[in-house]
Amino acid sequence: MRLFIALPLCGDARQALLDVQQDMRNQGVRANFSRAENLHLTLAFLGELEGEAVRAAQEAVLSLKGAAFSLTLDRPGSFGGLYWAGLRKSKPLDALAAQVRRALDQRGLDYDRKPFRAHITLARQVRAAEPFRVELPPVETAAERVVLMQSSRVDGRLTYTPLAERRLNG
Ligand code: 2AM
Repeated sequence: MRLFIALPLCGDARQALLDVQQDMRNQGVRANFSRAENLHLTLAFLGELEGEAVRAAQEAVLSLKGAAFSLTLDRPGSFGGLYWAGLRKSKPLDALAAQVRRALDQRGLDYDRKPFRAHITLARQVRAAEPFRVELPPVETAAERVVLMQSSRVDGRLTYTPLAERRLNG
C-alpha cells in the first residue's frame, strides 16, 4: 500500500484553501482540485510498503512527541501544473519533519529523502485559457495531529485512509 505521513488540515485554514480553489474556478481555471478532506501537508512520503513495514510505520507515528504549534499559510505557489499553498517558515514544523524522519530511520524504513519543502497541494493538472491570479490572505492553523495515511483510488477517487494517528500535546 502507498503510504505517507501528514498533518491534516481542517477548520479555518481548510476553508481558506477551499476559497482559493473557488476563486480559481471563478476565473475559469480547470484542474484536478484537491478535495476538502484530502487537504494536508506531507511530512514524509514512504511509497509502497507492506506487512511488517506498515506496522513499523504506524509505530513511528505513534512514537512522535511534542506540543501542538501554529502555522501560517501565506504563499501560493506553483510548479508546472501543480498549485500549492506555502507556509511561513516554522522551526517547530521543520523540527517535526526531522523527528518523523528520525523515527523512520530508527525503524529502517525508507522514504523520499528530498529536502523537506512544506506545501499543501491545492490543484493538479491546472489549465486555463486566460491568465489568472491566485491569492492567499494569511491564515493561521494549528498543527495538532500527525497521521499515517494510505493513499488509494476508491471508485476512481483519490482517497486517504488514516492508519495511525498521534496527537501533539496541548
Ligand atoms: P504533492 O501533493 O506535492 O504531490 C501523497 O502523494 C502525498 O505525498 C502528497 O502530498 C505528495 O505531494 C507527497 N509526496 C512527496 N513526495 C512524493 C513522491 N515522491 N511521490 C508521490 N507523492 C509524494
